[in-house]
Amino acid sequence: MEIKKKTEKEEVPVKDFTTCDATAQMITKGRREGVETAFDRAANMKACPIGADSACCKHCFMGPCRLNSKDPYGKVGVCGATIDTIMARNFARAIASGGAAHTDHGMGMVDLFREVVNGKIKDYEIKDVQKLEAVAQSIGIETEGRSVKEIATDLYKELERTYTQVEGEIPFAKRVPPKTLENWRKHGIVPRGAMREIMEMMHRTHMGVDQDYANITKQCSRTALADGWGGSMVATEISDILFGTPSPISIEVNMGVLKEDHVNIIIHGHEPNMFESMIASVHERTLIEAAKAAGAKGINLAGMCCSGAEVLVRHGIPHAGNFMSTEAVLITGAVDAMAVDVQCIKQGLVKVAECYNTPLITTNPRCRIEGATHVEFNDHDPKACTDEIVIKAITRFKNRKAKIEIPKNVNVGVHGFSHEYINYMLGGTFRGSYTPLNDNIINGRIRGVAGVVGCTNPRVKQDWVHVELVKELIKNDVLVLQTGCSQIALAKAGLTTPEAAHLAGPGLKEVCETVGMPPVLGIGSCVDNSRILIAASEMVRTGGLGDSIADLPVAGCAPEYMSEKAICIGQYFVASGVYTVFGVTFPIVEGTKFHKHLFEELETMGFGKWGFAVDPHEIARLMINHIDKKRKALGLDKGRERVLMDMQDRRAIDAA
Ligand code: CUV
Ligand code: SF4
Repeated sequence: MEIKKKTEKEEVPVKDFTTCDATAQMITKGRREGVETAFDRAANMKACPIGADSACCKHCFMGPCRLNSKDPYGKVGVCGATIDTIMARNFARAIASGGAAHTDHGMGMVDLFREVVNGKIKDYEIKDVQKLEAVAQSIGIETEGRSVKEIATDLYKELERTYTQVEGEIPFAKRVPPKTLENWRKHGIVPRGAMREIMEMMHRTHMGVDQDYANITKQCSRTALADGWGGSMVATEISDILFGTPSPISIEVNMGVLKEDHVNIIIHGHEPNMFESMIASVHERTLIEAAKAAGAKGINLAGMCCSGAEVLVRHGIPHAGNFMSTEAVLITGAVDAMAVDVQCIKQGLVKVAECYNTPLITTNPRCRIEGATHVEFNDHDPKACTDEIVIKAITRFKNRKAKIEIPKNVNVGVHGFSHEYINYMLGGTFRGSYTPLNDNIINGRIRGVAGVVGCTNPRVKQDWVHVELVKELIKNDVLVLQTGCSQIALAKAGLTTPEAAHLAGPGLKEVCETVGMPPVLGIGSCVDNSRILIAASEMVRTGGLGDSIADLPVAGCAPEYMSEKAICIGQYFVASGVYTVFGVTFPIVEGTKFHKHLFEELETMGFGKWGFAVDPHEIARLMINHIDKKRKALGLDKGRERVLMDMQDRRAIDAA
């Protein structure tokens, strides 16, 4: 009986799950050893079709109400809510949740900054004074002749408003290109503090409040902008000030960074402070000696997901893989501890870790997981936690029982292109500016710029959509900026090296070869998507490409997204003026008014708009068409000379 049952259920071939060879090798090992991952669970659990279309509501207990996405206007909820109201409210709550994740993280960074500035925390310090001054100046804080402490104190007071301010505009609204900001003001969506916006969003989506999809969308934009130009941007800036602004560095990526003869520790999550402390702990002489006494050659630290993506560039720490590889990496049997903080940490890790006798350690009071070990991290005494994690890892190394198999895959890439570095790289030390980038866009060598970001998702073949899409974009002379798990997919495919320029179209290839840069620029974690907003603002300010972000020949995409944070990021890019395409699935019924609002009407209101496609080549086509449309509107489709036109020239062309 039992045998029959086993053969009855056909297993999905591993090659359908992922194009990451290391992950595939580990899923296969896991299958041999009876270990299940999210890939198997996704294959065995069909997504609920009503939920996938967002055609259900459980915002009150007269429901839950299910509408029919085949006949969206045939029925309403018990309260009378229409399909547009229901979908808009669900969308809005995803934005509130995603924005809360980023802004709560950002507020944590601001809390840390305050304690460092007032001297209560001594394990961290202000590492990048130049950045401190630049950020302060960008919001009008006087820096001339003042001490670091004075500037930092003012900056703290100012940036805290990003979260708490109850009226007026958040501080970084000052960085928004004037015409973009003017449009936000016109539509009443310049954000106040994130707490206020998220609270209002939750209120408005309560039963019986906002029941006008267009009005809900306004608050979606305002809440999302409080993240993009608020909580996330502050998180990035403060992290740079405290831990250093990234500049390009060659790093190793993929599961082959694990070392069989070392104590291996993986950090997975989102907050740089725990990771920074862990770096200090693994360099502790006594702990290295303890590891050696246990028979190891040393301690090997690697990051995963966004923690990894953010820290790899500051310290050259290797990266073991993206979101869909976190269970797989445990199957190597070589991980002696996995320490996590917040966000994107699958509960399924507990069971896999258990199978391989790997301690899974939660560190943040916000994120405990049943069955995991909790060692709380405290900014006032960070080493207490991270030293203990190292000790636990050494103990596990000594008692290794699991069969170890480490995939040999290691890829080397160059990452860490902060907005500051892009400025420097293209312009040189003495004339650091975006002029050369704009210049190359205007002369057509670079067709446009794309941000390709976001998660991996077991509903699509891991990494495949990211890699195919980016290849297609660079082949068409589109320069690609990357964050998060997407960046790691491309690094594993070898596209973050200067040598990858040979895959680019002739114009982009020439630029890459001249500057010595890859055609795909990794710039950090999802929180660092704010760096893309700054880069876009600089492009507008530099001139020749229109006077708002919506005028730029740029597009964004999250082709394998899975998190609510991604929806929030998408909405802040759209509200900032960027055409943003999502893959996998889109939680809205096609042919409805709300769909039309997001996918068409927002653009006519001076914003960007949403797009959706599953196939990477179709996504590329949508993005390139949009870039070409913007080039045409700027008069750049007529084979311009290699000159930087000023606004007047351009208007003359437009008028012609
Ligand atoms: Ni914050 S949100 S899976 S780790 S990018 Fe990776 Fe990135 Fe998505 Fe999560
Ligand atoms: Fe149903 Fe309306 Fe209640 Fe939603 S708010 S569950 S649509 S009755």
